[in-house]
Amino acid sequence: TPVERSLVLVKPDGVRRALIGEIIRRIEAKGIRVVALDFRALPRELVEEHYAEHEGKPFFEPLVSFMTSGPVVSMIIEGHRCIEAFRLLAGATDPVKAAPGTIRGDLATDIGTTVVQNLVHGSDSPVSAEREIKLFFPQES
Ligand code: DAT
Ligand code: MG
Repeated sequence: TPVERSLVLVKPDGVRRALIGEIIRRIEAKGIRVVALDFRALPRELVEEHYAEHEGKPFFEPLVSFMTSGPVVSMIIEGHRCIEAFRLLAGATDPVKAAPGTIRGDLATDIGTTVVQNLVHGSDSPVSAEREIKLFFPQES
């Protein structure tokens, strides 16, 4: 099976709630490697580009303001089928529907905001992973 790379973000809610270590622990415990890591506030233009597929949706503006509300941890992870593996570790987008045992299912909940604050991002396909890694880590691609 192919060794893949994926882009993972610990979103501002995860940083604010001091869950960086817990989230990385779950990734490493699964046997997935972290091969690049960065901690910074993201420029608005980068977030808009990253989430371009959601432009025009009602949650787009709240999503961009949430993602620029504080620093984010960006990582490249690497492993066999790690794109799908991380999506399963993360759980469903809606933290109420995310299964217990997942990052979102165990650690996130609906807090009544217009945007879902669900702690993490993970690329959803090899094409997305390549695009997102280029955006966040231009020196790595
Ligand atoms: P995912 O992060 O699981 O890949 P996505 O790409 O569909 O989900 O959406 C990106 C983010 O936008 C998601 O993590 C939270 C927010 N979001 C998605 N759908 C939403 C909705 N219907 N209402 C509010 N926020 C939403
Ligand atoms: Mg997505």
